[in-house]
Amino acid sequence: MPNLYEGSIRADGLKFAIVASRFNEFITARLIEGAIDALVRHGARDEDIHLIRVPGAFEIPSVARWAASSGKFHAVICLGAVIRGATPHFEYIAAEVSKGVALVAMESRVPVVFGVLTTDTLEQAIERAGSKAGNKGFDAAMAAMELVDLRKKLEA
Ligand code: INI
Repeated sequence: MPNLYEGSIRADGLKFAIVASRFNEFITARLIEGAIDALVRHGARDEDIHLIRVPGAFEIPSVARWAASSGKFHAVICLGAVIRGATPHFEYIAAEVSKGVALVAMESRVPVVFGVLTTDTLEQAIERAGSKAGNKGFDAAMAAMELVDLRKKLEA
């Protein structure tokens, strides 16, 4: 039987930072609700969940980096919504936030997860923010909890 390493999903005693953008607040508010719901359902206490707001998705990576390197949190959950408009602006913001969060995650000792929607339409974003395609904030928080436990097991 091979040795299997897999994280369990639990949050009791853990501290989380949620870095969430205000741009497209209608969507990001739902992603935040989903993430908090996942954490609390798995045992996190309200006072151990720290919500950090930034103006737009472009600002998420740098602030996630501050949070990850602060030593105060077991994981950082990045939430945002980039919705395609009539200009190429979308492409730049979507590319920067995805590349930026990936870079922060690679450099960080604690898990940094990506719950940033990049969609063509507002309807697609709504579908992924608590309606028919689930809630990507909830999913990101689940990934964060799993990775915290996986890291603990790998380092034990
Ligand atoms: N920020 C978003 O979070 N989503 C978007 O869809 C978006 N668009 O399309 O412009 C957006 N722009 C703002 C950007 O993230 C920065 O806050 C701004 O450029 C200041 O640096």
